[in-house]
Amino acid sequence: MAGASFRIPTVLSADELMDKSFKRASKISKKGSDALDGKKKTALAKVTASADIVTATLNGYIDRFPRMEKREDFLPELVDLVIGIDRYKKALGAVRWASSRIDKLKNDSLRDIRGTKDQTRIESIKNSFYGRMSSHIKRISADLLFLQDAKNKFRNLPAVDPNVPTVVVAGFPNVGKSSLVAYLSTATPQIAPYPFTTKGIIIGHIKDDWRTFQIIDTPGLLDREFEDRNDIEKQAVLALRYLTDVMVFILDPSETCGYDMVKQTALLDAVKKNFSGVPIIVTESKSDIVKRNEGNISFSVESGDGMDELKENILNPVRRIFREKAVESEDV
Ligand SMILES: Nc1nc2c(ncn2[C@@H]2O[C@H](COP(=O)(O)OP(=O)(O)OP(=O)(O)O)[C@@H](O)[C@H]2O)c(=O)[nH]1
Ligand SMILES: [Mg+2]
Repeated sequence: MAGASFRIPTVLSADELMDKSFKRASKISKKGSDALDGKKKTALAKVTASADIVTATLNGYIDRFPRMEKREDFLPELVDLVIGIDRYKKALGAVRWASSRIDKLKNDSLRDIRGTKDQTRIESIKNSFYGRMSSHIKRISADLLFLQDAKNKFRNLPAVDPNVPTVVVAGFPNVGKSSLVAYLSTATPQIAPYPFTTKGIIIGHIKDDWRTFQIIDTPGLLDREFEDRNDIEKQAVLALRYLTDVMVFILDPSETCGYDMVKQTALLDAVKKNFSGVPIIVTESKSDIVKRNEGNISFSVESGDGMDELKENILNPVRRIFREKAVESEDV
């Protein structure tokens, strides 16, 4: 599956960019009314072509890489985590700087070439243009490498739509998260990459009249104690917080998942703390095996028990959030 649907071109290295430019320029030869005129026209055309190919390439990167501001939101948090927004903005700034310097250098060189009648001087202006353009490009060499790497990382960001109301499912391994997502989803859920979990996240779609909502299972992310995580994993979890409109937390009172209720309740408390402000629907799975009466919604994907009630309880807050989002976007 495609990443977060950014269409970014391959980024050339400094050497590749210079090769491309010089190769283009070396093919150019112009005829003139005499030797001097021919030399001048050729030099003007070479400088123009080699500068233009570089600035067009660099400007293409500036246009096609997504604008990214530091914000407490899902995608910026992830981009910051995976790519580093400050470094990213610095790289794009450096590319923009080089492009404008090269454009100015081109215009200065063209003016100087036009203004001389000395054939060796034409040659030396052209050569010094090449030298200075090369050094501008070399100076952003690390930025170009960084952007090429960023391009690959962008491709591996999960293809979830942050504008669609999103239900996130949490709970220990084996409590029945995937079974629930599959049960509620309109088609087979898709697996999308997510930073720092090798398993990826599982995205299902719930159809509700004419609207579609996302339901996401996050293996390896919300199924462990937060204390056990390193900082980067914590940030990956917190990025999810911005995506989560409603959370379904699954307890498995049958304990066939392998975790007792004490452990499961402790994880629920930790999730509540880390997802404060997010409505959390606490549910109990596998009611065909064990059904308690603790005030949580019990359900079983096996027997179908409680499924309608659960679905209503998920859809109600999601519909409300959808209406709020719709109102927000009309305001803009
Ligand atoms: N009896 C019964 N078993 C269930 C029910 N729901 C899930 N299971 C079983 O519980 C096991 C785990 O289900 P999954 O849906 O894979 O659980 P999970 O939470 O996604 O597990 P991880 O992906 O490992 O985190 C499977 O063997 C399911 O068949 C249920 O309602 N009743
Ligand atoms: Mg699963």
